[in-house]
Amino acid sequence: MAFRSGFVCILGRPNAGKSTLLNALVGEKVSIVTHKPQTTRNRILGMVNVAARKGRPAGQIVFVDTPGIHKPDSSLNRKMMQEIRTALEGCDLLLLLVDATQKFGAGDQFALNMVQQTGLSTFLVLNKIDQVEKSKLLPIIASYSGLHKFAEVIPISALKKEGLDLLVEKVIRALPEGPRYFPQDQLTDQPERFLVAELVREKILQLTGEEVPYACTVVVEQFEEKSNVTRIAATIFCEREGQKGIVIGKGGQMLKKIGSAARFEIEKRLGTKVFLELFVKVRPGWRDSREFVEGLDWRRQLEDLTSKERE
Ligand SMILES: Nc1nc2c(ncn2[C@@H]2O[C@H](COP(=O)(O)OP(=O)(O)OP(=O)(O)O)[C@@H](O)[C@H]2O)c(=O)[nH]1
Ligand SMILES: [Mg+2]
Repeated sequence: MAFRSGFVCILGRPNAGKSTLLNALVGEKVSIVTHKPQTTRNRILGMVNVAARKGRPAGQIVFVDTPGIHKPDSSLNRKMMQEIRTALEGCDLLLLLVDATQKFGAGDQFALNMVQQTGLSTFLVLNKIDQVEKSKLLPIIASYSGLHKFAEVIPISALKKEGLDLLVEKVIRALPEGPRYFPQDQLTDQPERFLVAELVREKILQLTGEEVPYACTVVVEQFEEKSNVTRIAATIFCEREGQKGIVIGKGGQMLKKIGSAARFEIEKRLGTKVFLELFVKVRPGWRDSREFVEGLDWRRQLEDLTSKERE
């Protein structure tokens, strides 16, 4: 049987569990997860290699995690929606991921409209079924099925890793014949340097409240891998002095907490000891500065770093 491959975009409203699903499929944490909506800001690829089995073709699925679909109100949010549109370009199949604990509402209609505009074959994937009685799934399936013809409807729990084998099986069968796009041992396209920035941001999202985590972004300024230690320096940008005060905390307690929680995860990921230095700066209104927001894109930062190295 011929080798199958393709790009499969995971779309859905904020907090539906897209990044949890990507990590569960890949088997490694490549995308950050929090209980807060609008965690993911850039598209991230996660590769899954599938071996041939009982009539199932072998192949490579490139899943694309995306920011949650929402109505944008700042340059940052517009950039997030742009990331979704870019992810949709050249995509072979869509997974519309829906939080099955929530009733169908206006936000779901907005997401569904976006899916319909692509004209792409789409699976409806109902997530968080560990939290839902089976009878409650039917009305959700009915509201979606009345509005769109989905190629498949698959209930899963990304958290408990239930239904994922069936999902992978259905996806690989739906993909066209094609080449292996990435080496077999490559799990993601996002280099570790940028995952580190994301892990620091994840801790800010988990440890601070209200508007503060949304007003923060993280840029890695130094990333030096020595034989048994990685030296990392990163800057946390926030929008106001008050937010900076909260991120630093009394006597620097909060920043210390963020730093050690992030360091724990980074060490796990890199497999080395990590020396992590964090700085906090105020950049008023950065979320509304198109230029600043564009500069935060890790793909852009990677290009800049590579061209600096060449000079
Ligand atoms: N009970 C349960 N919780 C889940 C499941 N999948 C994800 N979650 C939780 O849902 C929350 C959001 O998960 P994420 O993976 O960050 O969601 P997302 O869709 O990537 O969110 P954004 O990046 O903000 O768009 C986290 O608290 C997850 O632990 C699931 O199958 N069951
Ligand atoms: Mg996410």
